[in-house]
Amino acid sequence: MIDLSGVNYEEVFRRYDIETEAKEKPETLAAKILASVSDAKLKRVAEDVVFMNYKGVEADVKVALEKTKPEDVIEKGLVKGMDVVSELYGRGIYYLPQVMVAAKAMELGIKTAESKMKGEREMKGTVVMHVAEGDPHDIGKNIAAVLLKSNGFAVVDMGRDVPVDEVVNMVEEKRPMMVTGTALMTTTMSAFPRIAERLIEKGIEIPFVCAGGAVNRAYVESYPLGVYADKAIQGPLLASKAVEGWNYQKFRLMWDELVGAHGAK
Ligand code: B12
Repeated sequence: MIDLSGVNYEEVFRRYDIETEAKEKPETLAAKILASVSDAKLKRVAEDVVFMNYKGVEADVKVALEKTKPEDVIEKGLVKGMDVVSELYGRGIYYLPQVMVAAKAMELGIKTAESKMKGEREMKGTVVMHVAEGDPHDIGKNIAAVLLKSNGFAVVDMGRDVPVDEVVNMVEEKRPMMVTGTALMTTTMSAFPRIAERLIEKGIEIPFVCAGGAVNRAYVESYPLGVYADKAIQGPLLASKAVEGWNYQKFRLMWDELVGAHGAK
C-alpha cells in the first residue's frame, strides 16, 4: 500500500494552464493599464468609465477640468478608461451590458467636457461626419465631432449606421471641404470604398478621412480619397489642411510628418 499521508496536494494538483487562463479582475487590469496616467483626477475620470460610474462621472470631469483642458480630459481620461473597457471586453471579462453602461458614462463625461470648450464664432469650414452603415459604434466619431466643433469647424453629424447613399447625398448638398467615416466592425468598413467611388463619379474629390478599429492606413489608402486617422485629436489638424486645399494625394504623401507626429500609433 502506498503511503499518501505526506503528499502535498496543493503542489501535485496545481493546474498551471487554468491558473494562467484565469480571468483577471477588472480592478487589477485597470490598475495596470492606467498606471501611465499620473494625474489623480484624470485617473479618477478614467476609472469612472471603467467601473461604469455614470452617476459620478460629471462631477469628476468638472474637478479634472479645473486644471486640465477639456481636450486632455477627454483623451487622457475618458478615452483611457474606454481603452480598459475594450481590453476587458476583448478578454471576456466584461460583457455587452457592462460595455453599454461604460459607454453611457463616457458620453456624459464628453458632454461635460464639451460644455467647457470655447468654439470660435467664425466657422473655418464644414465637415460631414458619419459612422458606417450597419455600425453602432459612435463614441470615437462623437469625440472627433466635439474636437472639430471646438476648433471652429461647422460639423454636419449624420450619426451612426448611415447608408452609403445618404452620405453621398449629404456631401453633394453641403459641399464640405472634408468628409469623415468611422467603422469599428469588419462587416461595415466596405462602405468606405463605395462612398469614395460614388463621390468620384459625381466629380467630388474632397479628402475622405476614415478611422475606427476596423480599418488601418493600408486599407484606407487602397481606395481613392481615403485619408487615415487613428486619433480624434488629429481631426482639427486634418480639417485645417483640407481648408488650405490639400487633396488626398498630398495628405498621403505628408501623412507621417503631419498625422504621425500627432499621436498616431
Ligand atoms: C463600446 C463598444 C460597443 C458599444 C458601442 C456604444 C457606442 N455608442 O459606440 C455597444 C455595446 C453598443 C457595442 C455593440 C456591439 N459590438 Co462593440 N465594441 C465596443 C468596444 C468595447 C469599444 C469601442 C469604442 O468605443 N472604443 C473607443 C473609441 C474612442 O474608439 P474609436 O471609435 O475607434 O475612436 C478612436 C479612433 O478610431 C479615432 N476616430 C474615430 N472616429 C474618428 C473620426 C475622425 C474624423 C477622426 C480624426 C478620428 C476618429 O479617434 C478615437 C480615438 O481618439 C469595442 C472593442 C474594441 N476593442 O474596440 C467593441 C467592438 C467594436 N464591438 C464589436 C462587436 C462585434 C459588437 C456587436 C456586434 C456585439 C454583438 N454580438 O451584438 C454589437 C453591435 C451590434 C449592432 N450591429 O448593432 C467588435 C467588432 C469586431 C469586428 N472586428 O467586427 C469589437 C471590436 C469587440 C470585439 N473584440 O469583438 N459595442
